[in-house]
Amino acid sequence: MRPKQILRCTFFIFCIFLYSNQTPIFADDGYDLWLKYNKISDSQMLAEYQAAITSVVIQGDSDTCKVIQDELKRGLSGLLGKDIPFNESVEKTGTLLIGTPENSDIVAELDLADSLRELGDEGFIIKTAKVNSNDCIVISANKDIGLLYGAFNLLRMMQTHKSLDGINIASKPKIQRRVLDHWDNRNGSIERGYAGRSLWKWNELPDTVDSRYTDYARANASLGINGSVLNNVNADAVFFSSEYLKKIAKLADVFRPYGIKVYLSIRYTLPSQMKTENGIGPLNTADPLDPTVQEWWKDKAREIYKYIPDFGGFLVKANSEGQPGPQDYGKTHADGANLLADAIAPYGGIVMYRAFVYDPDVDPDRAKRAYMEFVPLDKEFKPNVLVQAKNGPVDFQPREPVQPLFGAMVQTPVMAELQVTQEYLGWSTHLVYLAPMWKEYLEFDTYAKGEGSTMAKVIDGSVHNNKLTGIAGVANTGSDRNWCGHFFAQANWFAYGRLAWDHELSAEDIADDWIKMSLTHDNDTVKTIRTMMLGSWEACINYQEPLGLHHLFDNSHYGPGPQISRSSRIDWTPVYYHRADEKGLGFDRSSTGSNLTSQYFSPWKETFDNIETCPDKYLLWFHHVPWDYKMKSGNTLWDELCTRYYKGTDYVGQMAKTWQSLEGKIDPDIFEHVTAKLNQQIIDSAKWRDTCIQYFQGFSKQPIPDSLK
Ligand code: GCW
Repeated sequence: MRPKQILRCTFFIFCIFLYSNQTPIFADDGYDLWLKYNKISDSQMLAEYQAAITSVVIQGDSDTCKVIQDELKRGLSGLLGKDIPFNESVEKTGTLLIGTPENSDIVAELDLADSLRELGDEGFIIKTAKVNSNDCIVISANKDIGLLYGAFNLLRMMQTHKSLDGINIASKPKIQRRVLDHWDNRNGSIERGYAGRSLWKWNELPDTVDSRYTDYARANASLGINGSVLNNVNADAVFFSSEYLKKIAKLADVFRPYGIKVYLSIRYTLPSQMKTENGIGPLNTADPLDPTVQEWWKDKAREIYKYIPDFGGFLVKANSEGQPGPQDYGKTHADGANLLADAIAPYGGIVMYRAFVYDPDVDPDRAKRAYMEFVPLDKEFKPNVLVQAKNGPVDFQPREPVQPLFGAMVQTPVMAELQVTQEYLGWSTHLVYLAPMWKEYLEFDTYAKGEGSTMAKVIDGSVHNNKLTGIAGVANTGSDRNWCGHFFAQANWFAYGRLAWDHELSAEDIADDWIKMSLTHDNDTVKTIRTMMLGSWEACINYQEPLGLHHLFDNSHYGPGPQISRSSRIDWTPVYYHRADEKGLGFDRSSTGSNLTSQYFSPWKETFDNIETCPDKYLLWFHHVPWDYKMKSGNTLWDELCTRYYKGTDYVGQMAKTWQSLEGKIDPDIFEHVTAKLNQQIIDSAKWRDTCIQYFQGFSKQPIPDSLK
């Protein structure tokens, strides 16, 4: 080689070397969710963490402790950019010591009893302590699962660059059962699922166990989610065959170390559809008061717990949307729930009995039905039953007032069912951050026991002193590589889990954490994305169903269909809900109409009932309002309606522009992916606006205000 060639060659090799030492801007396919554990980019923070954590001591050897070790190995080596030794004893400053007083003699000596007393089975503390005169950080809890939650909390603090200096945290969940409901069918499809097929591969189980099940469990445990209902509430009987129970047991085995119990949705007529292992059935009835039916369920429960000793319990959709239920046998929902509750009580199982019932033949207002059917039964449910109600009285609309059942049942705990999957909020195509919506519900004061009886406090049991508490989220996960279809839909899974653990967290702080863990630490970019996310829900309401409008959807629940009218099932018809006519718009649910307002406690009862005091956001939910009605803004109803629709679409345009300004600051693949989604959202939101305005204009006979066009 000539010297020039040698020089060129050396330069080339040097360039490769340089390039390979850069933190590469590699493509992120979204699989790792908020658990990426990229090396801390802020050098000062990195140095602080490297000094604070120099080794790990974890003495416990349960499966959960092994999982903690794995997660910390992965997390700390990623974040700190080097391997951290795992030792048997505390030998140096900067040891991260993890243990319960039972599984670690070192922790037992620290005398943490006072701090641990109030923390229950799942809570944890993270604090500094001196061990053998070494400055350490200790994660302790009463049970191993608390240690896992503590470990994830510490990792999250590092992922979000929080200081560990003088760390002193005690945390425990406010709600006991924090569940994800999967509306997954046996054939792999997901009802209202927009992120591919089911995660559960029933044909492969129990022999082949997909590693994705572990990643699912890790993600949930990192948030504190502790239950998973594996199948659709429109339930298939097959899940209760012993063939399927063996498959389900495999999933339960994978989830167990992560503190996640499995639950199943039942079909009410199961006893008349199949035999138990002991050969009881099929029976010619599923009547809850029939002794043979009771025997059948007891035997089925025994069989289930034989395969899955810590099985969580049943979720029940009964006498709803064509599903069978106790009313088919002239019995009540309480009879129906108690049959199941008795069968699984000996094993510690619970029943989550849905209040999603409505029937056009018996009541002119679907929104009233749940309250009417369940409140009178309040005293009749067994102690291991929760009534599970959707947040609003109709059906996961972009905005509804709170379901009046919350607070009205006293003895029976009511758990909230939120929808993480965006059935009515643009599927996995629209960027809609749902935490502000959930916060609006959770912070709603029901006044059930005077001021301060928020929905959150009803759910967490503090208003009525309920012993059993729960919250459910209808999952948005699927087989898509990025789990949720839209990268930003991951934020909704994340937010649901965080709020289920602590409903006092703010939507802002949750967004902040998610952005830092998933996208960037650049302050300005974090702020820009957070602002964009926080307004996205209100924007969706505006371009779809402003001012309390609801259920204007076409049959797919994606696009607009305000004109749709059906004679067969009027309550599946947009015209039933918006009631547009020459005079005005909206459903009169005040005392002059269906009187839904009477189901609320004072002062809401009166506030909602009076058109003058009813908040704008619920106006067309509770009132039929004249087109020329003067709104609080000074606009007429018609002008305000148009203004809102345009405001919604303008926001989407603004989001798209803002996102474009972030090119180069975001992983390029995620940037492209979100750009494409936002472009579609621009098209869809304009379609919503134009379809609805044009349709309602047929009644109002008024022009779109010039200022908007
Ligand atoms: O919102 C409706 C959905 C149905 C769903 C039902 C329910 C699982 O459109 O797909 O069925 O609610 O919650 O039971």
